[in-house]
Amino acid sequence: KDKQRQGITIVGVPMDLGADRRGVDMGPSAIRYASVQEKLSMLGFDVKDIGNLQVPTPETYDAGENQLKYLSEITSVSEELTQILDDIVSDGRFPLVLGGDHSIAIGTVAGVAKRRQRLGLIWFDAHGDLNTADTSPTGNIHGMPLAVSLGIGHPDLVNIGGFAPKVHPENIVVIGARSLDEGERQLIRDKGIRVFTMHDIDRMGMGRVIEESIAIVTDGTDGVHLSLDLDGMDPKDAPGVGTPVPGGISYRESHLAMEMLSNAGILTSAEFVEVNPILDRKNCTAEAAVALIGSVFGEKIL
Ligand code: 4U7
Ligand code: MN
Ligand code: MN
Ligand code: MN
Repeated sequence: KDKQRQGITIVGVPMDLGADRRGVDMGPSAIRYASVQEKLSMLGFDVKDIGNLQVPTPETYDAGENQLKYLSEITSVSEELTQILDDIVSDGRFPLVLGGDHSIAIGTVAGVAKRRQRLGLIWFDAHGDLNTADTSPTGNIHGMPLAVSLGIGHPDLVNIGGFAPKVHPENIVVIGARSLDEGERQLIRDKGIRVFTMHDIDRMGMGRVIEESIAIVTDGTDGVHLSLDLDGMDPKDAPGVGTPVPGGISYRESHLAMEMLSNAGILTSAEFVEVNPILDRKNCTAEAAVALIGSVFGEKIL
């Protein structure tokens, strides 16, 4: 198909304000070092890398309010990212965002939702990222972006891009969850969000999980965003993440998921976040990210 001629625009967001452990700001470099651009060019795409957004360094700023650390800095980066993503979408290109901690999803989702009637959202993660200032055990904003996208949280974050909410609970799936806080469980129940936990993946198999996920995120939507936190994978295969949780999605299961999404041809944007090179082994987590990106864009075994 003419998917082969589609344009992909890569943007890096070296954000390290939303999490507690330093180093995730080097994620975009590590993923580039693992040859993401070469991979996509080889697959036949017209790839443009527009570089990194400028993000303040934690050491230079006061974290501010304990329950929403670096709120004002994260808010301004998110506004800027929203604008950039909106421009990429308007150009008819596929945005591929490289993180950075997961707080960047606030801006990514805002940007890709802006011109859509209804966005489907796949949240691949060990965590729910459904905390608010009231429920967060840490005050780290990378634990809040899914709640924010649903319109729940601090108004500065919720209203980024000048509209809210960005997504509706019935068009969201969370895949790989195995570490949820009590407030997050409550929100999942209240909103009826479909969460495929590791228990569900074990029982159903990843194949069925993705079939059901596709049905949910395409029902009445005009675009689907993939937000992939590398900590969704098992730490044995992806050790370079700030908040590893044992018992995760295997290397092959994660690839099967990407291959099925690629075959379905439903994705309109994607982001790969939380790669922390300081905690990694020989860049293998960034390499896993690039392998997953390859599968998302149609790389086949045979
Ligand atoms: B990530 C946590 F308490 N839930 O809110 C929190 F366990 O983007 C972790 O998924 C959040 O990596 C992890 O701080 C955020 C914690
Ligand atoms: Mn996570
Ligand atoms: Mn996350
Ligand atoms: Mn994390």
